[in-house]
Amino acid sequence: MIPQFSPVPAEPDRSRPIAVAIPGVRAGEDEGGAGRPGQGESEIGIATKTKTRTKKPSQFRVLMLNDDYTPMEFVVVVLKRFFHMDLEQATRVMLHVHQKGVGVCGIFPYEIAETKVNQVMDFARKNQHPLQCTLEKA
Ligand code: TYC
Repeated sequence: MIPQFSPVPAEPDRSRPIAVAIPGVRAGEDEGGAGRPGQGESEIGIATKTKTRTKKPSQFRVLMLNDDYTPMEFVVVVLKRFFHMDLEQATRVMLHVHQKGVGVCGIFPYEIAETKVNQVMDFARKNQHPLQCTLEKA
């Protein structure tokens, strides 16, 4: 059996703000003075500064696998239809897969890559071809 999806390694979540103690910075100082103690109020507290980190969407390769039964013409149709290749490009990729066993159809953010894999697999199944497509982290 050929696995349909490669396991995706877990990544640390960098999308949430984190609070860190900054030596020499009093609590609230980075927020334009809001929270600064008034006369007679204590300055004791945990100094924090909010850092927002954005996470780059990770990219995934969509791979096409060779088999002995799917017609070459069908693979070319798939590459044109789902990966917007012209006839020359699609023929080159199909022959590469035929000769080497595996080839890259494109590199996309996870959700798009997953959708492409599902579209190819559905289309192949409906046409009764054993063509296999999978994804891996780029
Ligand atoms: N090996 C197939 C044949 O000889 C052609 C083929 C090419 C199949 C690429 C799958 O991903 C593939 N008919």
